[in-house]
Amino acid sequence: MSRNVYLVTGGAGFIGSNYIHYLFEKYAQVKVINLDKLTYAGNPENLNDLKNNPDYVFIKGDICDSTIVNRIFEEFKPDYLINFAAESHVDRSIGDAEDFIRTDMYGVYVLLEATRKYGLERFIQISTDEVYGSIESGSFTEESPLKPGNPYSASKAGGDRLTYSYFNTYQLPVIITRASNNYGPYQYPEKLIPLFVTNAMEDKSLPLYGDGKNVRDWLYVKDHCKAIEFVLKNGELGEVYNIAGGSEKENIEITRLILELMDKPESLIKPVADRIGHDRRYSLDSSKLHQLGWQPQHSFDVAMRETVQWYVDHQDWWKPLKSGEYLEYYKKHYPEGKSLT
Ligand code: NAD
Ligand code: TDX
Repeated sequence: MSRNVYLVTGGAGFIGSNYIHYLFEKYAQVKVINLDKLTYAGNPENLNDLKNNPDYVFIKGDICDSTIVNRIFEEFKPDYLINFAAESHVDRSIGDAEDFIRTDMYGVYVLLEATRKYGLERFIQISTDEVYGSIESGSFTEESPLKPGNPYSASKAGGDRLTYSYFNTYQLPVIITRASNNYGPYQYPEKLIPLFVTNAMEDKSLPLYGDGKNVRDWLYVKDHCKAIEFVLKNGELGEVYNIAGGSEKENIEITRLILELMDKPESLIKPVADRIGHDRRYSLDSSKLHQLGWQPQHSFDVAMRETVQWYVDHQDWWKPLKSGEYLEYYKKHYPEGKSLT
């Protein structure tokens, strides 16, 4: 049996590292090349268990660097490219969007050009539900217009449509996925769930933006990884697939649930100024993917409990991340708002 070669870009981050673990669990024979720049969000420790596996190759590098990307295509001849690499945090994009434009748009261009030059079986662009913008009621289908509302989602929309254009123009074998908010192990503790769980563990306040009633649809990262692999194998070229978690919650509900699971008081909740341009609600219609045969398998209640427990059990993973650069960042951007200390 021939062994497929996966080029995973941004594989040292939250979803990418979960996806690489998933590949090695699923396939007896697989080779994975992980190209990651190791920004603040990239952590090779997420894949420590694969360190000595000869079928796992980590390459530190930037997807915007065509020299390194071309060399990887030449040496490893990947069958599949799954692009997770991105600047991914909305708040940071509001502070300074430059890296977002570079990686989430120009980086995608570099990967598409290499694919054009060398060819491969499938190019999966990991886009996001945020490209549609906010919706008061109902859910976005893949045909809904894009109306990204912050620099992060606008840069992702650029990468998303650029990928489609390479299908339309050059017949590249691309597929685009748009998933809702992920949660699970190895998520950098700046995003809502890991930030609040780790703050609660340290009896620090939980900075809830605005009225706390913004709605997100929560997707367990392991369901997301399975959906990506399912789309890679079964999706149609040039198509977009929404991947919904099917668990829409107001932020205040998530916050109370975290405190309840951790047996911490609600007095830790600290209402703070709202995010600028804060999207009110995200909601995806995932029926296209359901018809193709994918459904999420994890229940929100069980997966949330397991996620909280993972952060409780892995303090050695997140504690170093909540010092140094991280604190500097918050001091600069939230001089009186988000108190973390
Ligand atoms: P993350 O921030 O945890 O990880 C991003 C990874 O990309 C990091 O390892 C980082 O080092 C790497 N990276 C950044 N710039 C790079 C560059 N120029 N070259 C190479 N590597 C680079 O992000 P995540 O939450 O794992 O998200 C992964 C992808 O999924 C992103 O494209 C994001 O837009 C998308 N997405 C995320 C969510 C979510 O809820 N987290 C939901 C839908 C879609
Ligand atoms: O401290 C906080 N307080 C708070 O109230 C943080 C960090 C967030 N929030 C709110 C803002 C959002 O309404 O919680 C909600 C979730 O926020 P984030 O975790 O920052 O995620 P979001 O902005 O929804 O974007 C996420 O989902 C789509 C990912 O970060 C993106 O990468 C993905 O594309």
